[in-house]
Amino acid sequence: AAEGGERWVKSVCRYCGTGCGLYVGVRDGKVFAVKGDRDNHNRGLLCLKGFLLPQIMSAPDRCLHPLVRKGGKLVRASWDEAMSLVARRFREAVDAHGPGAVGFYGSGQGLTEETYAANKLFKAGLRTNHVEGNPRLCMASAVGGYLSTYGKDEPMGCYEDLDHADVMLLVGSNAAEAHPILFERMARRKQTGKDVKVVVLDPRRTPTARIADLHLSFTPGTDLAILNAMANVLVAEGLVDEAFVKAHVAFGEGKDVNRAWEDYRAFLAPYTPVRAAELSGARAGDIVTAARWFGEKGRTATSMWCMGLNQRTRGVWANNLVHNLHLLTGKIGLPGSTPLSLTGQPNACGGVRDGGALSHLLPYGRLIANEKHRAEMEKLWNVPPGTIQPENGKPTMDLFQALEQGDLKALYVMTTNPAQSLPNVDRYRKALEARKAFLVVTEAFHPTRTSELADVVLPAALWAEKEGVYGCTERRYQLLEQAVRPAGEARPDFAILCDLAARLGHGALLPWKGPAEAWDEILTLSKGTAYDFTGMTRARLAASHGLLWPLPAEGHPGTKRRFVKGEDPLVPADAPDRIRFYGRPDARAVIWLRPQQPPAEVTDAAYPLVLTTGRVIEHWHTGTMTRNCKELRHANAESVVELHPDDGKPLGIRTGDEVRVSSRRGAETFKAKLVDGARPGTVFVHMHDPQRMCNRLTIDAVDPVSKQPEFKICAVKIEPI
Ligand code: MGD
Ligand code: SF4
Repeated sequence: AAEGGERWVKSVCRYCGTGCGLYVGVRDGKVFAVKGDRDNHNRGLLCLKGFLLPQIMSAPDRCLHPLVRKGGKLVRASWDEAMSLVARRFREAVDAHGPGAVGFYGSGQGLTEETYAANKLFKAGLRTNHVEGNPRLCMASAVGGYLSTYGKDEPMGCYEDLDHADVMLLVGSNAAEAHPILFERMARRKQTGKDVKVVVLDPRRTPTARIADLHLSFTPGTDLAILNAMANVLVAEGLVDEAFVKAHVAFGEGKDVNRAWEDYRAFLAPYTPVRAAELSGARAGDIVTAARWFGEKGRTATSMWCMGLNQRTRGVWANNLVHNLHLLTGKIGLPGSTPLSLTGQPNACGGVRDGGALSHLLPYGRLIANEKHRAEMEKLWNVPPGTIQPENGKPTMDLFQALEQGDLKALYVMTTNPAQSLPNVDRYRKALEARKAFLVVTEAFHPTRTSELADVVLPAALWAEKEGVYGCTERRYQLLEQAVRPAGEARPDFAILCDLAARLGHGALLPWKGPAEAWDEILTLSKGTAYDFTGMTRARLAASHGLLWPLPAEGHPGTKRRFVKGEDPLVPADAPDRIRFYGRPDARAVIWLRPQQPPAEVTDAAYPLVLTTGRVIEHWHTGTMTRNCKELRHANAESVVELHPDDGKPLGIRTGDEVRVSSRRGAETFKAKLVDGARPGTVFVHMHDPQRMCNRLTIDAVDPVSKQPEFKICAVKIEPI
C-alpha cells in the first residue's frame, strides 16, 4: 500500500457473518475512517461496530513483536528465534509421538488463503487431521442440517430473498444484535411490504422480538416440539404442497432415509399444539398462528436461525425441523422463500466450511473418510498417494480433551481465543496452564486470555493490514484489499504459515509469493465440485462488490438461488422441474422425523435456573477488538446477568447487585440486571467479557452429529453476595 495522501481501499467489515462491504480510508499510512460500500448488499450501511473499526488498528494492546516464554514469563524475541522454536517443537512432537500429537485450531475469521495454507500444511505436510476451528462452536449444526437434508452444505438462498419475504420466521436468532445490517433489511421489508409478518421463536424477548408480530417465548430446549407442532398444523390444515412433496421429498428417521409420508404423519400426530405448549410453555394458539402464517398459500416464507438452534446437543435435529417446514410447503428456492442459516463469523463459510478446514473435511465438499476424495486431493496437492491420513482428526472438544490427557503435544492457535470462548473453560485453561502442550498463538492483540497462556505469541497483521478473501452467509465471496502496513513487527498469518512450512521442510506445499497465488490454486480445487467458483478470479473479485458461487466461468454472473433451474449452473437446463436437489443421489431433499429431546443438563432443585449466553450489539466475541473502541467499551462491555424480576425479587436481588452464578462446573460473579424481557426461570449473560467469563459455567456436552457444544443451555443457581 502506498504511503501518504488520502485513499479509499475496498474491503469488508471484520466482524459478523453479514459481511458488509466498506471502504477503508487511509491517510498518512494510517486507517482514519471507514465508509459503507453503497454498491454492495449493505447499501452503504454499517453498524456501530463496523463504523468504529479504525480504532482497533492502533489500540494500545496491539501485539507488536514476537514473545517467547522464558523462566515462566513471556519475553520479547526476534522472529527468527520464535519461529525456530515453533518449528523445532512441532518437529520434535511429530518425531517422538507421531503426526497425531500436533494440531491446529483456527477460526471463521481467518482469511480464506491463510486458513487454506494451514489446512494444507497440517493435513498434507505434518500429516495430521487435527485441524479444527471455532466454526465447530458456531455453525457445525447448521452444516449438519444442510448436509442431512439436502446432501450439500451452505444456504441455497440469498439476502435478496428478504426483500420478497411475506413471512420471516426467526428461530434462535437475535439478528438485531448479532447481524444488525441484515436485521435492518428485515425491518425495511416489514415496513415497506404488504402485510409482512415477523415471527420470532426465542425464550428471551430480545431486541429482534421488538419488530415481531408474534413472539413465542418458551423454555430453552423445547423448540423441537414447537417446530414439530407447526408441521402438525401445516398437515392438519391442508397447507402442504402435495405435488412438491411427491416430486422432491424423501423421508428419514435416525440416519436412514427409509420412511414414508404416512410414517411422518403418524410421527407428527402426538405433536399437537396443545401438547407442544405443555412441553414448551409457549401458547398453543401462537403455535397455530405461526404455522398458518408460514403455510398460507400464495405467500412466501423465509426462515432464519443462528446460535439458538446450532449451539445445542440437538442442533442438527433442530436445523432439520426448520427445513421440514419449507419442504412441506414447497416454500423453497423461490424469491422470498428460503431457509437461510445466518452465519456467525465473517469467513466461517468461505474459509472453514467451504475450504474444508475441519478435522473430517477436505476442501470443497470432500471428506477425509472418502478414499477417492483423499486421492483427488493428494493429486491436486501433488503429494504421494497415502499422504493424507485416512482417519478423521479430533473435533474441537475432543482435541482440547486430548490436550488435557497429554496426548496432544503441540497446538497452533490462529485468530481465535479458546481459553475464553470454549465451554466449561476452566477445565481447558487448567490443562493449558499445566503446560500439557506447547502452545503457539498468533494474535493481533496481547494479552488475551489465550495468549497469556502461550509458549510463543506471534504478532499477527490485523484486517486492513493484509489481503485475502472472506465468504459470508449467502455464499458471497469478497476481496479485502491491503490498505496499510502491519503494525510494529506484525506479519500476516499467511506469511507466518509459509515461513513455518519452509522451516519444517514443507516449503514446496506453500510456495506462493502471496495470497493471490494461493487463490489461483484454490480456484482449481473448486472446479467440478458443487462449489465451483473457478470464474472468480482475483481480478474479478477486485472489480466486484461480492460474488455468489457457484460461478464456474469468468463470464458467469454468480448464483442467487442454488438448486433452481435457470439460476444454478449445476441444474441442467432441461431438468423437468423448477428445482433439483442434486446434492443427494435420488435428487430429493429429506424431511426428517426428529423427536423433542431434552438438553444435556436440565434444571433441578440445586440448580433451578437455565443459563443462556450470547452476543450483544456493541461487542464481538471475546472482546479483544471491540473493547478497544472507547464508545463500545463504555457501552455494555461488562457482562451482567440478566434475569426476570420474578426470579430476582424472591432472592432479594436488585439491579446493580453483585451476585454469584454457579453451575456444576464453576462459578463467576456478575452484576445483576432485572429485565422484563427475560423469561422467568432463564437468565442471560453475554460472552464478551474476559474478566467475567460466562464460560466458567457453560457445559461442554456436544451434539452427537455435529460435535457442537451446547452453549445455549445449562443449569445454574444465583446467590446474592
Ligand atoms: P474472538 O474474540 O473472535 O473469539 O470465540 P473466539 O474465536 O475465541 O477471537 C478472535 C481472536 O483473533 C481475537 O483474540 C482477536 O484479537 C484475534 N485476531 C483478530 N484478527 C486477527 C488476525 O488477523 N490474525 C490473528 N492471528 N488473530 C487475530 C468465538 C466463538 O465463541 C464462537 S465462533 C462461537 S459461535 C461461540 N459462541 C459462544 C456463545 O454464544 N456463548 C458462549 N458462552 N461462548 C461462546 N463461545 C464461542
Ligand atoms: Fe460489520 Fe456485521 Fe455490523 Fe455489517 S452488520 S457492519 S458486517 S458487524
